[in-house]
Amino acid sequence: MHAWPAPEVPELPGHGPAVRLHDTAAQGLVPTPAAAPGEAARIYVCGITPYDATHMGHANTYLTFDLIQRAWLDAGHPVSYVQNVTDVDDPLLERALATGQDWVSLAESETALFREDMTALRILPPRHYVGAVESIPLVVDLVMKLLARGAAYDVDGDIYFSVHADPTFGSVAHLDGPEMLATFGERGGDPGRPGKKDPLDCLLWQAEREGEPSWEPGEAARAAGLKPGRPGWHIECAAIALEHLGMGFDLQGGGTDLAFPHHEMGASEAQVITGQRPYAHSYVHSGMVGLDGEKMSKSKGNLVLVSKLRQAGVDPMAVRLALLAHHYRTDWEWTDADLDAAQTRLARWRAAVSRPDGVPADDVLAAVRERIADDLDAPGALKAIDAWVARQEAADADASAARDTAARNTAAPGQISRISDALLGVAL
Ligand code: 5CA
Ligand code: ZN
Repeated sequence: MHAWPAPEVPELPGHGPAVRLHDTAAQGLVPTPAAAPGEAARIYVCGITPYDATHMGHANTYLTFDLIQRAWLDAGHPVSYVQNVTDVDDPLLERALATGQDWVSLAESETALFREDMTALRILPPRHYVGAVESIPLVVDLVMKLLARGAAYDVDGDIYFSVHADPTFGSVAHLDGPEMLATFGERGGDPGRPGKKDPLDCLLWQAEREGEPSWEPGEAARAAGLKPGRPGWHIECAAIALEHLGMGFDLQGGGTDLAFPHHEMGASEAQVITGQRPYAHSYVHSGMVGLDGEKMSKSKGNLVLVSKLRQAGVDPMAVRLALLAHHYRTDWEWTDADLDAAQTRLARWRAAVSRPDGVPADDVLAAVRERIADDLDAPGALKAIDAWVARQEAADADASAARDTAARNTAAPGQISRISDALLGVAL
């Protein structure tokens, strides 16, 4: 499917440093990308399940990976970016059933709204934006490979992945046994289903259920034991990542709620299929945004929607600044005060860069680059620009300094605008 239009990313002088990020699998900071200088960096970010509109949690997660790509581009890496759309899955079908909508048109309309929100927020689009439905032949192929390797089996017509087939299973999220079981049950898994070899084994292919969509897997797959049905969740992302990026890509991204089981299972499935590892060189997870003490989620309905704020006339650059004020790894709660503070900051920045000249800005680029390269310290990067804005305001307020043209620099406002745009995605 098509993605959304790419915003311009201004070129900055020189290159930024290598970016260090917290890798969930390594349990510490690692240099990224693994690709050599000048080579393309390959990134897969899990996309939405399109049954409701983009909320601040989604926006925050996609912004995290947008910042990483901006930093990689600045460090001299072209970026190959893939994102999926889970356009068939339980929550989508359940919502369509509950509201009496057609599931295909629900997915299409929510994906269209997501594209609009991403465009407004100036999030870099993926090069390949790929739906689960259009990837069904890829999934069928992988399920057959797992069956052929003895790493998959049938439970009453459904096909499961055997987690024991990957000796390194567990090395992405590092949960202990009881944590894995509890988390698997909470996040779409079925640990209690009778007939499974291990409670953690996950669904690869679900045979047709009454009233639900299903796809014919083809003759060879039929012979291998697949009935008409639909893909399981984890294999969807593994299939799309392997097709468009291949093994050993640089970064698998998503919110912390995807580390287990989703990224753990996807990595194990791909590693068993290819006999290679790693699936991804790093696994980076963005914290959860909440509202009123709970994780913001479509299923709970406690949502602050990007599209609602846009309709109310809120500048998307203020939304972006509100999100950037929190470090990507923290869990935090959205409040109206976040937006108020961001609107004030945006107004001050815009006023400061709208002057014909400004106080020198030569140190700001290095400061912003250094903060971003240090595990994406966006709040620190904002402070580096704030400091220039404060100097500019002080100089403007001081009549003698304002007359001191030697201390003024006609390039400075433009420099700050380009830094803000290229590295933070905030167009002033
Ligand atoms: N389609 C799957 C991934 S393959 C999925 O998780 N879809 S989603 O629509 O539920 O979430 C899309 C992305 O937003 C995921 O990376 C998820 O971790 C992130 N996300 C969801 N809720 C929040 C939240 N409250 N705060 C931060 N990120 C969130
Ligand atoms: Zn995914």
